[in-house]
Amino acid sequence: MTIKLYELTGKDEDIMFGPFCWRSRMSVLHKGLDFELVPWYFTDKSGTEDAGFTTVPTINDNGVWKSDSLEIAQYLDEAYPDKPALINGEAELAQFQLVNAVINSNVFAAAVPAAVMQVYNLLREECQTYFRQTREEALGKTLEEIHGEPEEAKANLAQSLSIFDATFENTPYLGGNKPNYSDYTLFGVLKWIDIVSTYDPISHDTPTGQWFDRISNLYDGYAAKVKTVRS
Ligand SMILES: N[C@@H](CCC(=O)N[C@@H](CS)C(=O)NCC(=O)O)C(=O)O
Repeated sequence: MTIKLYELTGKDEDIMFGPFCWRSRMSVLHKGLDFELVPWYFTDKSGTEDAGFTTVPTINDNGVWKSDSLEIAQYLDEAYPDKPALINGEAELAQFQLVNAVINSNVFAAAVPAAVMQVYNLLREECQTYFRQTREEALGKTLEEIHGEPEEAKANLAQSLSIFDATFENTPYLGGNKPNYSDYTLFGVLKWIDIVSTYDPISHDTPTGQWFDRISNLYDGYAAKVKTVRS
């Protein structure tokens, strides 16, 4: 009864780092369900493509296939209603939409310069070619032009999180006293950069940095224990 979770990886299969995949990984942990990570590559999507899916996260829950991180969270809530809810009702879904919009407009914009070359360096050669071509086409710049130097990239990332700093001064989690899907949505982006960075990109002395550490230590410290390029 193990859920298969397809996860983006590179040359080292122990380093799995998709920002959206982390949303789903934390979702499955939140639900307390057994899962197995299946390595997935930009240029070898055979594991999911046969089921009609070309992006990750994708899950196979004993024959039920779901793709897209939000759809996966909603499926898990529907399929496992006796386990803790990820998105508890319409108000939490609306809250998620706001958090996701802030992340898309602020945090990703700051995270991409920090992560782009680091992700590229982790990928297998054929995936590097694909990644360069698709990302340069999408962003209209070369990877080298997008790349931000560590000190500046870290400061910009911290700056992009100021709205969350103000929030975490008043609440331990976006879900209140316990995390919900909005927490995992933000966490996914930050864990992605944390895994791929040759330097520690998180400012741990800020309220958001402290929240990051709180989430990392949940579920027996699952996220804190995974392999990063620095470990
Ligand atoms: N909206 C999707 C986005 C998923 C997504 O873009 N995943 C990336 C990896 S982080 C992907 O699979 N890209 C495939 C490609 O670029 O070919 C979600 O939330 O799951």
